[in-house]
Amino acid sequence: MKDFKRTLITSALPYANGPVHIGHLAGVYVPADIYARYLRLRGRDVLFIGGSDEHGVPITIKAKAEGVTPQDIVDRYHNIIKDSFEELGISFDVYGRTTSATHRRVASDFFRRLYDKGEFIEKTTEQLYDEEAGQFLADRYVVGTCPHCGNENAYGDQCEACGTSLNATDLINPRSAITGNTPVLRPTSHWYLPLDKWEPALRQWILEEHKEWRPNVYGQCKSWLDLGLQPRAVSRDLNWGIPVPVEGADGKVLYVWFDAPIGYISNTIDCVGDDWEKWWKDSDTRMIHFIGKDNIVFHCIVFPAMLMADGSYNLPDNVPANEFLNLEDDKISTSRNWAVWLHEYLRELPNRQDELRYVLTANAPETRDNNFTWADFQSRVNSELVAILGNFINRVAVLLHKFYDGTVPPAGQLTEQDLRIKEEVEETVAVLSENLENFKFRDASKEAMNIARIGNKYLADSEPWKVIKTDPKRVETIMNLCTQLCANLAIAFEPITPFAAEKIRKTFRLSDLTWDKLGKFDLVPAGTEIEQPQLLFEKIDDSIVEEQVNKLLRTKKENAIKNWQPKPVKPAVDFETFEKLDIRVGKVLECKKVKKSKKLLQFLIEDGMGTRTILSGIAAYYAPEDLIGKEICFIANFEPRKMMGIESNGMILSAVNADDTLTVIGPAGPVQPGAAVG
Ligand code: B3M
Ligand code: ZN
Repeated sequence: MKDFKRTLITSALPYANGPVHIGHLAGVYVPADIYARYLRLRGRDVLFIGGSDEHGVPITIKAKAEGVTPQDIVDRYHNIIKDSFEELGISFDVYGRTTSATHRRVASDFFRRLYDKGEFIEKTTEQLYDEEAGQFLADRYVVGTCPHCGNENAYGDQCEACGTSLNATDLINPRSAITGNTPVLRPTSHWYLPLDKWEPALRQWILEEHKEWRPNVYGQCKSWLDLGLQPRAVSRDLNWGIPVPVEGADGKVLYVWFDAPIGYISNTIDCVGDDWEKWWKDSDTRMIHFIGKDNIVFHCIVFPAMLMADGSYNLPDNVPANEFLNLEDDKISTSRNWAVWLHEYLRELPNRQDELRYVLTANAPETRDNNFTWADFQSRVNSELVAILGNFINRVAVLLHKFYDGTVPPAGQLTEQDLRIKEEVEETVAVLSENLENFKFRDASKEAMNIARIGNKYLADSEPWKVIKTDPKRVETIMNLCTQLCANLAIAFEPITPFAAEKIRKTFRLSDLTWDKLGKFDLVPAGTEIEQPQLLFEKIDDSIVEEQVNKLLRTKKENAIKNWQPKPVKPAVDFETFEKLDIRVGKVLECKKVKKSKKLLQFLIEDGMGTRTILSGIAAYYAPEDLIGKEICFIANFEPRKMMGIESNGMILSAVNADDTLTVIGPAGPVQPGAAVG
């Protein structure tokens, strides 16, 4: 591979229409940050670009729903997102926004340059129009059935189910996301980027020159290229966005997917000023886009075609797109509030940034969709971060204080055992570096943890706490090597768990650790006085997991209530048929659980003629004593049935609620027991 001088790392610009969640983090920001930190430790020249995507229909839809301006929305979420990224330790060199003055100028100039070069086609076509809302429906303003996979909720620019990029007019049965109306067609003119023109160049560049890309990315690109590329509109009839910088283009703005990737350029300019071109145009610079799989087409086809049309820019060297992360076996969804939101996590689990970073990495959706569960979170934190990494560092620091008052002893003659662990660490480090170079962050986290495993095993095998009584010289060597292992862990874990790495550095008074020192055993000089150990990680108690799981269960309930719909009415019956059912009012005299049954309650009902026993499978919903004395409705001529050896004479009427609770049905006013309902 070519040796590049510098690396420009971009991470997808999240829409500022809501906070970010663990799906965004696992897909884009944690891996991008690990890579940036790793390259910095290697002493490479790195620029790590982030920022908010503040245009586009998702923003205007949210503004409309809340009755505020789009600017209010983006101001609010830009700040929430920016602050929460910072608190998680995402080490952007810049976190910009696409409503900045720089971006408006840069995106506008970019369009104008392509326009002046004749790179666009201007076309008048019939587009979807909502007559009631009085506006054209582009992108997410229109929902309909995907012509490729049949998903009934595909958007006007993309189907999220199959990933296909669409034009609004491709949708079957389109409906307006504003009013729900069926749109009409109206002519309007727009500028199109002829992707077909760049198809041969894109084919050559991706399919021939980038066979090393991840199979999911390469495969998606290949299938689009094989389908054949079409010209794509780069302007929209909207009032939120960057105005099209052309005479007579009133009411038209740049398509959000035209301006957003240019945001990477604008944010670079905001970060480094006049020096920006070397990051984008110098052939010694390599660009890496970190994105989720739904953004592949825009970063591998559309944006590169824009860059090719300009002609002076580098193309990305790699696009390590991740698959999706599910939450507790269900697709993460903003509209269903099915997510772990970063800003809430930071508030509810304070000072546990590394724990989230580690778990999302150890379980990263790199090659397939993956699943986040709170149980897995707890077990990875407790049995890996606490029990392996935290435990090793802590034991070494405690023993150094116990044996030597905290002063690192010198290493003497190395035994075969010592040489073996040195070798093992060297091998592990080689695999770790290789994984990081190849964007295999999940495997990298396992290798980093293996260094701590080697350390724990070394301590357990060499037993310094016993040997100290018989061979104190030997213990000096053991403890020196253990100290060097701690220093190695501070380097190896810096990209993944930077807060813990910082604590290790502080405890062992380590300065300027660089990646090339990894695998070395002379990082902490003998005689160094280390600090008192600090706890690196704390166990996650069951109560924390329970609280988070309950929060999700509450969300599930709220969604069930929101989406509840009554069942369709059954076929009509005549009066005689209805009259065959003898529904009566009764009074509950006794109610108790049926022994050995989880489901059944046993009722003694006063029915006007005497009493009767009825069994009902509602034990999960009621405490029996709550029903005693209540008037209820029951079917009096229901055939007797025997359950658990008890005969039931009738059926208690009840209704199931949207949240799956159940209510027994009774009269709305006083009624005599035995009175017929009809
Ligand atoms: N805002 C889409 C998304 O958040 C979009 C990414 C832009 S990257 C230039 O999925
Ligand atoms: Zn589809």
